[in-house]
Amino acid sequence: MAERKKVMSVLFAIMIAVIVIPSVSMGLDDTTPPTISNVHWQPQYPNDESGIIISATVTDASGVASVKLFYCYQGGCHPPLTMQGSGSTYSKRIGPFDEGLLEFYISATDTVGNEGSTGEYSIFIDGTNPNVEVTFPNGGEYLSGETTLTWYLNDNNDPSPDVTIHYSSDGGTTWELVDEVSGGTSYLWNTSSLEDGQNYLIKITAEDRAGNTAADESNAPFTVDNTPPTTNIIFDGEKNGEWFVSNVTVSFSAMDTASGVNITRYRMDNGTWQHYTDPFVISTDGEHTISYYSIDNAGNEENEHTASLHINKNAPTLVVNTPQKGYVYIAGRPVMKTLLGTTTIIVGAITIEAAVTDEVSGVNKTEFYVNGVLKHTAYAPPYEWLWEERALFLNAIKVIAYNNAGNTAVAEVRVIAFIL
Ligand SMILES: [Ca+2]
Ligand SMILES: [Ca+2]
Ligand SMILES: [Ca+2]
Ligand SMILES: [Ca+2]
Repeated sequence: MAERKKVMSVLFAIMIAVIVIPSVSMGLDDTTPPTISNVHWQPQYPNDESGIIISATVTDASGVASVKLFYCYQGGCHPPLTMQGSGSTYSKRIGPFDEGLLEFYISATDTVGNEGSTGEYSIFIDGTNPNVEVTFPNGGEYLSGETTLTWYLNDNNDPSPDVTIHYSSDGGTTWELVDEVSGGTSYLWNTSSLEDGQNYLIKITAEDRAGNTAADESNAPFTVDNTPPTTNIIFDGEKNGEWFVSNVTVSFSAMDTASGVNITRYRMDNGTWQHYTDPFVISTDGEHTISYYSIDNAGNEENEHTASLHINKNAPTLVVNTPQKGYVYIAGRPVMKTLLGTTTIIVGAITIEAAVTDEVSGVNKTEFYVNGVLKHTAYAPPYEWLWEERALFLNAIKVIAYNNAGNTAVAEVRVIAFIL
């Protein structure tokens, strides 16, 4: 029994050895170097003032013994540095470096002496500011509404630096943000809500991804103008009420506050539009309409205005039909010619009749005089007056017709009268 027990324990020991020993020898067989993953650095795009923290995740089945950083800067290599671990994360801060190329790799050793390393990484350290220059508006321009700002921009390492656009309305004393854009060399800027002014500047600030910045402003102020000009028309001539009774000289006076007047345009009586340069004369009787407007140097166009004027330089047409020269009138009717046909004789009351017309302004009134004394005024046709008051021998009958412009026509008839 004791013998059997001994055999059993030997068998048991062999079983243990068969089961356990291989597993111990497997542990001693770790030939796998540590796994190095998640290699990165901060900042991602360093500049010449940044320290650089390089880090990686390092793991191993039998434990990580050491992690080392190997780097070369501009071809010159540094002795390896030990990276400090925190859990499975190992990191090391290096730099700052001047602009140039930094190359590195990470090597790790496990507790049984397996060593592995990463491939090579390279980082460009950018110590150069972007190159930026405003090209429009760059001084002296007149802007209104929407306008395209342009600038030149490049960088040694960033294909698309960030751009911040500012404007100043006071020559650079204060600045207002327009917008921030990523890259690009133009921007559609709406000036409509800005105050008119002649002291505007644009500033473009560029920042590369390494944080290097540069800025440029318009070289000289430009003008923002969203207000059209104001044009006045001036008629110069002799006037009687609403009517001109002479030639009229027309001129324009246009004002613009910000960019100044570029042109004034006009047309007369719906004719063709003309560019106004010098005063011009209207000499034709009648009503004339003149349309006009101005455009400023920023392209703002004034609404069209229309003015009208009336010219009547001529007297009305006046013909005295009764009495006719050289007739004898009895009770208002012509009965015969006088002997020589020069004298007019009137016996008894007579209606003095005048025909008055005025094509341009119309007839205003007609006055009847005897020997210089006003006897009657007729304001509408027929233009006549019954002369029945006592009169003897030579009398001067005078008719004065007025048109609405105040021009007059005068007719005088000398008669020998016998009105009792
Ligand atoms: Ca290992
Ligand atoms: Ca740069
Ligand atoms: Ca500039
Ligand atoms: Ca203007």
